[in-house]
Amino acid sequence: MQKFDKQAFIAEVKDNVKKLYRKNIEEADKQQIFQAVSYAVKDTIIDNWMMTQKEYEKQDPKYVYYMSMEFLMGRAMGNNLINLTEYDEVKEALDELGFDLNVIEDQEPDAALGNGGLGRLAACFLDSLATLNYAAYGCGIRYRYGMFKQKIEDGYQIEVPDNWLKNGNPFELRRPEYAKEVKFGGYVRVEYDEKNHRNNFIQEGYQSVRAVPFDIPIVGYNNGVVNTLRVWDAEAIVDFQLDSFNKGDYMNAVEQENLAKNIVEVLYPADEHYAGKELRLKQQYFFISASVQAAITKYKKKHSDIRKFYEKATFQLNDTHPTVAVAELMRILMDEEGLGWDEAWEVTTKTCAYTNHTIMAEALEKWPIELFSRLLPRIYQIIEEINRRFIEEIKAKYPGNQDKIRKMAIIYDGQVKMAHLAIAAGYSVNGVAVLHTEILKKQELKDFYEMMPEKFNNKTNGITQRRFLLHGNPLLAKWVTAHIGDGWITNLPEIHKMAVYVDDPKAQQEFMNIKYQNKVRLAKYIREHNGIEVDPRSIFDVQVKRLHEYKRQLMNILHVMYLYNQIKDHPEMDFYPRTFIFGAKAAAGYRRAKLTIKLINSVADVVNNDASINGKLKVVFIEDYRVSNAELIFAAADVSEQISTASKEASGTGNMKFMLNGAPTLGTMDGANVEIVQEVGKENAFIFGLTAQQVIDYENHGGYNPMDYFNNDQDIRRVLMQLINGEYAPDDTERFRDLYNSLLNTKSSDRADTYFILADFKSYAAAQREVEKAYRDEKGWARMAMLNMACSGKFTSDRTIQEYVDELWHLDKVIMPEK
Ligand code: 26Y
Repeated sequence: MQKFDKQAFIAEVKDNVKKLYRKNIEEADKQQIFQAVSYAVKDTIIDNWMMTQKEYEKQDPKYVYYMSMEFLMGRAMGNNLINLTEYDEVKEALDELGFDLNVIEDQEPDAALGNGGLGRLAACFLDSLATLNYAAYGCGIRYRYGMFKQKIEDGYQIEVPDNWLKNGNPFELRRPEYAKEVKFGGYVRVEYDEKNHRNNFIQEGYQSVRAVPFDIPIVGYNNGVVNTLRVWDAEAIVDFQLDSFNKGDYMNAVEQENLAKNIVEVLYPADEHYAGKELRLKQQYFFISASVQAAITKYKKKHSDIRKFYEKATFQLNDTHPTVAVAELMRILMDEEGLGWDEAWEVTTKTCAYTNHTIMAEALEKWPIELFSRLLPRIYQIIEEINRRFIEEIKAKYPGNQDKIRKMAIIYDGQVKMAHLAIAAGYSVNGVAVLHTEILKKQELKDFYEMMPEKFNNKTNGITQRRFLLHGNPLLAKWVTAHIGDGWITNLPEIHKMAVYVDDPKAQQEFMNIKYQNKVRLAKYIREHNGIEVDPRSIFDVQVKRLHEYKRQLMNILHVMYLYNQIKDHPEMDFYPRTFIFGAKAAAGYRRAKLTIKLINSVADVVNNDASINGKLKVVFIEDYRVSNAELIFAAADVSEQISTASKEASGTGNMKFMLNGAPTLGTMDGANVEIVQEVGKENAFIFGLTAQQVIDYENHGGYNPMDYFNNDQDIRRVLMQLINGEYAPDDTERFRDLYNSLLNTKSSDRADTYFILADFKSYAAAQREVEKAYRDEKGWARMAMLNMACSGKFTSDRTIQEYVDELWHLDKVIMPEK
């Protein structure tokens, strides 16, 4: 790669400021500097991007199309500089111009085209694919508004639209020449084709939109590779011209304009809660149809035999959201490419693969037939036929077993079940952690597993160490590199070489000192953004993730209430100062989750303002938790709270980011926590609570009664009573009644305390005492924290991607020419 030329870079930034804003650099504001720097960075990227695509043309590798409704990319500029290995150089150049790169980075809005885990995983995968020299496209939607911005007012969450494109996105490239038409509605006319002796299916009376791709570069680490995240924008096909009136299709023009505008308007911010909204199905078909069409076009440029499409392309479906790809591929292969059903089916089943990310029943997508067939008439026909044949297969395998059909059919009870479609039509079904995959096989997808065990496999999630250590924690990254070299950046297991230092007093001190500096950095952020003063010498105990009952933020804050009671009762008690840090967005309509945020803030108000406890306890709710501030938070964490009800968290990926940054896990044996403990050893984590099997047994056979805990444990009783006696809501004692009810009152849900908070409470409290005890032993803690970092090698997304490649995708590594 070309060497960085500082003076040329400075000149280009100055020139960009002039061209973009008609200003000299001294007159430009920070946002303008950000734009000017980004365009300069993009210039470097563009050359690599063109070169990469040229190599792909030449070498003709197999592509993976990672189909996803969500890509939670975060900020691009800093990450691009990191992967270009020009971060430090640009920092210097900006210093020379009198700007702080960190401050300039803060000008960039997060690209928050995702909710949480699933979307961020997609982003990490793109980073790894590019870094490992694999040809890949991310395929998604260019939402005008991403994940909402969270404001906290009077302790309550307020959702504010995320107008992330308002200053433009310097990294994206509009590619109108690759636009595709996507059709909705109308009806299907069947016409006999005399010449080819087959039926033709022609969609008529439809509305359509033009899908226009925007390409975003995905820079590989130090390898010259630049892949593409292709997000689709929608435009009206009929120009909204005044003379439409005269043509008599004025209303039609308006409708198409609206259809286009609405489709890409906003990301659905309710993760793991399916609502069956028509617009969401439109979004799904919109980006999938465009992406599949584009993949076919690309293939046909070089290849003539469409029957071998799967040799050059594979579609990985990120949960069920893009599953309509199965039927869209069938449609194109049959209706446009002229294949027969069996030929098309063979191609489709060799192309598509499905990843499951959740076992929560309320996240399963099923569409009413009425809606589905009205919006996508031809696609529905195809799914009906897939279903018919699939049921034949079930019948052949399980003669006379109506129950199997009821449980496995793709269309049943008036609904189209997207997971069933994905499983029936894909060559692979994978879970995202060992435990999760086992639960899929034995519980959730048992019948499918029994019928086609060969499709099932596990791919434990991973994260990119380039964003979450190299960029997010530069002090620790430099320190690690100084000890073991920089091999870990592209080969994370090498970080295990740090294990030899865990008993070295000097290294321990240096490590703890870096952690301290990161805590100071976060404390500053908290002061500036929340107005709360926290002590960086206290234990930073962190739970950051989406707000969900199964993730049990409620248990965490109830425990804080319990600690506060203890400290008040026993002021003399020796208590190591603790800062409980929360960050979480609640879906806008998820009332109980929003009430939990209010509770956290209410407890914070009381605890943080009680001078009598001498600052021993602090509670902070970080507003607007997102990728960019997550990078600061992971780096500063002492304790990683991963406390989901066992069996509910498919994997978790935040757990891995904490571990990489040297924060031991306080958690249940759930998701990837199980594998984290396996890597680092039980003695270097704080594990508590029911096991997944125990939870599943309760769920299957009953026998759990939270009232027993309420009656028999006065600490629990006291904390619960404080939810309804006005302790944290003096102005409205009823405010938290619903939280109280959720734990004790059967009427509020099928079973009170659905997520076993009371069952796990005391063992959680005990584990928390262990944390305190361990933290008091400075050397012991440093050792444990360093071991966590040293044993995090497995959890790089590079490993995950390599497993996908070796076992499922079989991609070719692309060799980049030396420059
Ligand atoms: C159907 C729709 C409402 C929906 C939208 C988003 C359903 C689910 C989601 C998002 C799910 C999600 O983020 N799942 C998480 O995926 C991570 C990556 O695999 C896992 O680590 C995490 O445990 C899981 O909750």
